[in-house]
Amino acid sequence: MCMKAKLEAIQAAALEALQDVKTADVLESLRIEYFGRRGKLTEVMKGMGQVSKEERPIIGKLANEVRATLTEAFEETKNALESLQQEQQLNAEAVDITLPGRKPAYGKAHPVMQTLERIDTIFTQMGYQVVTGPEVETEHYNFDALNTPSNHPARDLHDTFYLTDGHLLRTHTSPVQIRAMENQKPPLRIIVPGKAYRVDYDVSHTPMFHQVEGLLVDRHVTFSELKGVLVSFARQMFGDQTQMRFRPHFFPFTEPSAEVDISCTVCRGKGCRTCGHTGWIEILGAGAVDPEVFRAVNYDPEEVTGFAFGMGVERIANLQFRIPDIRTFYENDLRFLHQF
Ligand code: 2NL
Repeated sequence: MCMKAKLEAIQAAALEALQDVKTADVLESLRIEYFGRRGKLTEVMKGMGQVSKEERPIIGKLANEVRATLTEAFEETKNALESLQQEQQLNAEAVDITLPGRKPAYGKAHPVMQTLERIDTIFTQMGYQVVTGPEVETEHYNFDALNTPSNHPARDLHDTFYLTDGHLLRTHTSPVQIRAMENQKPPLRIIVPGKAYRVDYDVSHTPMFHQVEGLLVDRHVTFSELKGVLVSFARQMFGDQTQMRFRPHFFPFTEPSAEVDISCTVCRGKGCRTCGHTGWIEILGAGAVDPEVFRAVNYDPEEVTGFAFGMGVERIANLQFRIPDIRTFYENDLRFLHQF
């Protein structure tokens, strides 16, 4: 075959082969097939020496044209492949903006905290100041100043978590009220929410629990004001129809003292399983502040009187949410916690 025919055949074959190229790999092997060191076009160029002097300029020109045409055709195919690939990638990565969004996982207050915040709100609206204090206490603030004798069972190793150097985990939030009385002159009207600790673990007790205690000190404060405040609290917390009863009791820090029940929130007093068929549920303890407590903080019991009360927040949350086992509050199972 003459040189001219060879060049034309190479060009035609290369252009046809380029039509079917679908990938960069195939394009590259085709490029080597024609432009490589032993490529078809390269071999023809090497044979240029054999062409006669007269024909050389014509064949040389043709060869250059073929090379330019094929170079351009390869370049075009390469560009086409690249934009095709880019388009495919964009399609694959396309975002369907009509799909519904993913809901973020909202957190919310723990049920015990929800109850505690409600209790706080009811008392703040009655003019009480919220006060907090340390969870690690001394025997003085946790027991002595609260008129709790050194042989009292609450001081037992079995009931109190003792730390080193005469420190302990407070067994109630009362020591914060002692500190408040030391720092402030009467009149005083405070509530103290917070964690307390006792060695105890069953369906109705966890070693860490929450308390809200209240304390009011002024001239001429009587037990009837205590009753008024607690009835108002109970009706806001459990409903207008709530009845309340006071049973005589004993606490070292109040005299007289009472345990306070409300009419059962489930059966409204008729008697059911929740109230043990009594119609009543105990929700707090209360009393008139013992003069010994006032003496411990240098308040004059001849001048001021006061009342105090304390309640377990888990117990109230229990009634609010009807949970059979309060330990579930502290197992951190989100399936449980998200229900409230
Ligand atoms: C209960 C009973 C009570 C108090 C707490 C108190 C504090 C001071 C002085 C006098 Cl500084 N009293 N606190 C009084 C009566 C009862 O708690 O059953 N809590 C869960």
